Amino acid sequence: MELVYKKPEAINANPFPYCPGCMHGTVTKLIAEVIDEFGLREKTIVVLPVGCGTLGVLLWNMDNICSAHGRAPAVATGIKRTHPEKFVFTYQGDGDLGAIGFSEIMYAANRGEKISVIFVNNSIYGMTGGQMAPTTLVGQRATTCQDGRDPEREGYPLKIAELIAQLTTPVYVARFAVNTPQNVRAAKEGIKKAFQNQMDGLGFSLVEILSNCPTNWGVSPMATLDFIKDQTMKEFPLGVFRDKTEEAADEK
Ligand SMILES: Cc1ncc(C[n+]2csc(CCOP(=O)(O)OP(=O)(O)O)c2C)c(N)n1
Ligand code: SF4
Repeated sequence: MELVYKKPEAINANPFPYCPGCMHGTVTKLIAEVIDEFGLREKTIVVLPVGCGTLGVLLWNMDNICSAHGRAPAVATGIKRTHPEKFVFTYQGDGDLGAIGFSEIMYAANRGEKISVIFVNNSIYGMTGGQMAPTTLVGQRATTCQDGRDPEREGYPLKIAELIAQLTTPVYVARFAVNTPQNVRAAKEGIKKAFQNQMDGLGFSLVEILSNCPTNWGVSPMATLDFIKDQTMKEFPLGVFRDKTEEAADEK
């Protein structure tokens, strides 16, 4: 029988450890496909966060290391600087990257570390049971803001991609979503672009991907698709906020 589909080699045969319908699975598979297509598996080190992304330790069929909460950019910095021949990327949630690790990501981006960052923004703390994240939407409920985020009390959601794109150094900063097949294809192109930049020896790239958490949002996986379209994408518009390779091409 002709084999028309198989798991990428970059992930192993374990069942996906994420909740049913969780887009961590989609993002993990997209990254794995890109690693396979670029032939990077043998030279890749993935730096895992604390959060549901940590569960990737059960999946990644490549060298990996779990960092302390929020510290993935610092760990990746150390690895890439001491092993510049390796391909190094971090995989981080919005609590990990946008709260406890906010300073780490800003300084790694500002230094122009030659790493790739995949930032999975599901607007909540998934692993710990649904607390408010820096990216929780205004009015969105979480266990620590049960009547919804109130900007008077908690401020507005942090737009991480836009903040990082303000810095001088980053090479590529973009935001995608994985709620439709079309958006999934676009997100894969964004991951490819970020990874290509590192392969070309260029500096820091960050790809933010709007994701879901059906378990802690308390809705069905199907309902999260519309939530992302109707709510999340209004607060966090998709787009490329910085692409120095395009700017360089335009100048020629
Ligand atoms: C130093 C430290 N503080 C707090 C925690 C508890 N903690 C574990 S995961 C997490 C947040 C995870 O949320 P996010 O990064 O958005 O990832 P998700 O699980 O939603 O993918 C927190 C606060 C911890 N493990 N270590
Ligand atoms: S808790 Fe949320 S983010 Fe974590 S695996 Fe389950 S659905 Fe995904």
